[in-house]
Amino acid sequence: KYDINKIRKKLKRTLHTKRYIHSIGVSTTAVCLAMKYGYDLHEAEVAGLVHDCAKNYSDSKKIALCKKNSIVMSPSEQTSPDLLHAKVGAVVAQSKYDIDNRDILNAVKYHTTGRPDMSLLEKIIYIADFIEPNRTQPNLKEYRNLAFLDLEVCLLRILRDTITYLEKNNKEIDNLTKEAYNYYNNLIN
Ligand code: DGI
Ligand code: FE
Ligand code: FE
Ligand code: FE
Repeated sequence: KYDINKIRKKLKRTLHTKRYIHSIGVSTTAVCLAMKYGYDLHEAEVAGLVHDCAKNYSDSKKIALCKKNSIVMSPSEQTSPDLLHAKVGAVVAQSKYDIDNRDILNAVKYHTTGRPDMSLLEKIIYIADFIEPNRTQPNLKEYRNLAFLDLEVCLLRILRDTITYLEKNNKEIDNLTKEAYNYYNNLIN
C-alpha cells in the first residue's frame, strides 16, 4: 500500500494550490469510477493524486528530464512542452513518489493524449481528469452522466471534443491523440 498522506504532503509542496485541489478531485473521482467499473480503489486513488505531479515544472526542467531519461519528444510536445507533464510525470511518480506499479505509471503517462487500447485505469484517469468536481467547462453534466453509463463512449466523446477544440485553436494534434480517437471510433462505431 502507498502512503496517501505522504503523497498528498509532497504534492502540496510541489503544486500550485489550484492544481493540488484539482489532483484531489481527480483522485476522488477516480475512486468513484473504480467502484463502478471494478478496479482497485487504492491504486485508483494514488493514480489520481499523482497524475499531474510534473504539471508545475518549468519547460526547461521537463525537457531536461526527458533528455536524462531518454524520453523521445513527439513533434507536438516540442511545440507545446506542457504536454510533456504526462510523460515526465510518470518518471517523477516513479523516482520521487516511489510508485512501482506499471499500470499507475502508464495512467499518468497517457492521461493527456490517451492511446489506443487503454487499460481500465488509464481510461479512469483520463476521464476523471476531465470530469472532476472542480472543472468548469460546458456540458460537464452530460460527460459526468456518461462516465458512469459507458466508460468507452465517454472516452471517445472527450477525445473527439478535444480534437475539435485543438483544431479550432490551431494547435498541433499529437499522434497518440489521433490514434486513440481512431481506435475507439472504430471500436464503438
Ligand atoms: O493537466 P490538466 O490540465 O489537468 O489536463 P491534461 O493533462 O489532460 O491537459 C489538457 C490540455 O492538453 C488541454 O489544454 C488540451 C491539451 N491537449 C490534449 N491533447 C493534445 C493537447 N494539446 C495538443 N497540442 N495536442 C494534443 O494532442
Ligand atoms: Fe495533466
Ligand atoms: Fe485530460
Ligand atoms: Fe489533470
